Amino acid sequence: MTKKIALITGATAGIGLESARILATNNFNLILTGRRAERLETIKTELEASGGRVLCLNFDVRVKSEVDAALESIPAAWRKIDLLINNAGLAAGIDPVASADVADWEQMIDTNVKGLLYISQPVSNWMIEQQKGHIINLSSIAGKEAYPNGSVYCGTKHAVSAISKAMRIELAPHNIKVSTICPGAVETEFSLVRFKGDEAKAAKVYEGFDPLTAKDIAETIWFMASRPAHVNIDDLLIMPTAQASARDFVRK
Ligand code: NDP
Ligand code: 8X3
Repeated sequence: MTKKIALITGATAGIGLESARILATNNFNLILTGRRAERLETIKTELEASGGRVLCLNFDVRVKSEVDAALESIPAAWRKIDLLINNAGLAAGIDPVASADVADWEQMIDTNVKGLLYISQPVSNWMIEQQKGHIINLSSIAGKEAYPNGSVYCGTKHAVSAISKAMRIELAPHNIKVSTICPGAVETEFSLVRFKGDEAKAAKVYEGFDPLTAKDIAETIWFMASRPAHVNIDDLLIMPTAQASARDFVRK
């Protein structure tokens, strides 16, 4: 059977990595991206053992010249992308607007919003040429609700949801699906990154309840990606059973 091709941004950890694992066992060749080149190479070795091929692209999604150079380096045969998972993203800090670090705002906006757009433009053009494809964007419960001290992270995820809605309308005439998945708390490196490497603070976020796992989200992404051609899941909100709103647990 001919293999499909998926491009996953932010595949060095968490949801992106687990999504790569599931797709590798479901007949996909994979283009995996991230800044940590060594991790990408280790993951390539792991995943190629299940029979598919992996192309690693090492770049920072915030830097348009790096994104463009990386995408231009993709050989023609690999540009027939069936599935794009715009996953690379982060929260930086947990502070009120009045005192937050402007550099944190810039990192979140540049990664979660501008980076997603830099990738989506060339890949959606390749999909338009093929008149088929599926783009799954990682939004969040933070793209549906806002919580105190998370204004800019929530703003970026609201932007991901809005951009996705518009893209869905733009791309439907080209037989291209656009979906968002909006998870609640998933225990990955997310909180470690948000708290800038403070392991104790990161662990505290998930104390006292069972958060989602990256595998839970990857399985759901695979469900979305494996629907028949005439079915699109526009938007999917997935929460830990113990978390009924964005404000249900404490991030500090
Ligand atoms: P992780 O921190 O575990 O993984 C984040 C991934 O994004 C890494 O592979 C990282 O790769 C990549 N990344 C971050 N910044 C950049 C950058 N500037 N350039 C390239 N790649 C980058 O987090 P998650 O797996 O939890 O997060 C994945 C997505 O899911 C994010 O968009 C996040 O907002 C969203 N999400 C997460 C939730 C959670 O509770 N964990 C809930 C809802 C949504 P590298 O560092 O190697 O560049
Ligand atoms: C990540 C989940 O609620 O901590 O998007 O912002 S949350």
